[in-house]
Amino acid sequence: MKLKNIFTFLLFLGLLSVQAQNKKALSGVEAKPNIVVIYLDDLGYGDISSYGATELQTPNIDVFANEGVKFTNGYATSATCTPSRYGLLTGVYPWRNAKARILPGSAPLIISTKQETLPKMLKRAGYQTAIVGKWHLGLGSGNVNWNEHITPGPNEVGFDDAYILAATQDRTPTVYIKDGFIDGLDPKDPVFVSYKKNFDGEPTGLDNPELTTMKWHHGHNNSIVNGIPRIGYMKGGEAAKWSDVDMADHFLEKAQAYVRTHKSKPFFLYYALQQPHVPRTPNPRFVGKSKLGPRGDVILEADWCIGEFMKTLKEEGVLENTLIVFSSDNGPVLQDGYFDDAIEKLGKHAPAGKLRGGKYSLFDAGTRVPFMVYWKGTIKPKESKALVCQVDLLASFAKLVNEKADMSDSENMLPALLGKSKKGRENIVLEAGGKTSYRKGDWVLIPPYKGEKLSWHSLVETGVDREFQLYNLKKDVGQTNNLAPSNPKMVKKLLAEFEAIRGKDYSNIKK
Ligand code: NG6
Ligand code: CA
Repeated sequence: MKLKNIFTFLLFLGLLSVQAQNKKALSGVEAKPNIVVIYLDDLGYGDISSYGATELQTPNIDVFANEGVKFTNGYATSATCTPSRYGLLTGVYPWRNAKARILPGSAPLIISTKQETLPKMLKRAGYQTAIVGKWHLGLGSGNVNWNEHITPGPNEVGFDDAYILAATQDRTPTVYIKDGFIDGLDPKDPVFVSYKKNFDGEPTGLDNPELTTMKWHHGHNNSIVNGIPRIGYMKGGEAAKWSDVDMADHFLEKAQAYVRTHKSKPFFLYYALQQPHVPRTPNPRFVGKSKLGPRGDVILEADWCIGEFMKTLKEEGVLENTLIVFSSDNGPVLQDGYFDDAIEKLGKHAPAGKLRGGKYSLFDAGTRVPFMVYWKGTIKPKESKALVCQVDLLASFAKLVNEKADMSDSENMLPALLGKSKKGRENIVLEAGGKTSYRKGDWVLIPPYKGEKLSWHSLVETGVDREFQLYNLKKDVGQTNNLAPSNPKMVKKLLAEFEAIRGKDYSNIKK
């Protein structure tokens, strides 16, 4: 045989074995495809064209929905970031951990290093594991020295490789951290971070508006980096500071490089993009592309990044052996701290689709998010109504790779995720700002709470009310018709179930 023929033959054998592996997965036998979780920040149920957006076209993300399993009842565990990421990675409902609330950039790690995690489980199954992108689960164990090894962090809870931003794009420290060390740090220019007070002589958004190129609306008036005032103070680390407009390209390159260098053995990559969270800083290539202002532009930028990432999987010959989950950590928000035209240029775009509420909300748009599972050549395109939650990835992937997992709230949804079954979870307890609600089948029960009905800063309906709220999502997806007064029997039934999971001490209304 000529060399070329031998090569073709080997390639053919390779393809056969990939297909055999994938068939195994579908027949319920262990398979070890690469697993990639692509996770956006604050992307709403209606923000992509395959979920109904008409004013934005997201062709690369749409591939997952149109050629994979598109879930219409897919949920994050929480309406904000830290708790949702906690649920995704640990398989535990975030309301079980009082520390799982939006964290400052200086917060200690909230996942115990002894706790089960998705990457730990996959490591035991022989996977290489990595995170690229937003972390926001805390670092260190209090009083971090940012100029030394920052630990514990992602490496100590299951990730072999970690290239992260510590908290959010709007919080200090505005540097990348690679396996516990600030990337590009000049030791002669150490980094100091505080969430209590400013460092002497450092400008702030509050005192030096003339130095800002993006204007703060609420919060976000501490240290200024790249003209953008942030939450939290920071000093030093000039050479290590990230460039906001290049962040998407930077994370993309890291994710692509990871695939190229780890493709010969199964890998798990958690690719956590920063868009469309504030500050929305599209690269100049995307400025004005959407006509919806920076929020739309960064969604198009994220879509492009995902397309490029998919090209890499293909070029490296691993596309058909890679299972991809796409989702978002919480629902959409327009005004989240900066004047950036998100409201002014919204036009007809509906970031939450037909759902009510948004980020921070107990209403459905807080937690119901785009949720797709794509596995080229193995999963058949399908729209699924099955109730699935990000907390289920731990148990489902444990089943896929035939590994035991220590799980509490995570349920094995593998048949639903692969489009083999219509059956989802029976119920979910969802969280927003520490308050919880209960979904069972098509019913949603929101118990009474004290608090604002409309968040003062972002003008999102929080879903909080002093009365019981009961909605039937099948008949009333927009949650406009509160059936609690007319159906006290259902309220009682659901409340009893909810309290059995959640405990009786959930409400902040003293009886
Ligand atoms: C809030 C910030 C908001 C955003 C959010 C975290 C204020 C007033 N608002 O506290 O701008 O940073 O935290 O978003 O500071 S999340 O998606 O990471 O949960
Ligand atoms: Ca978020």
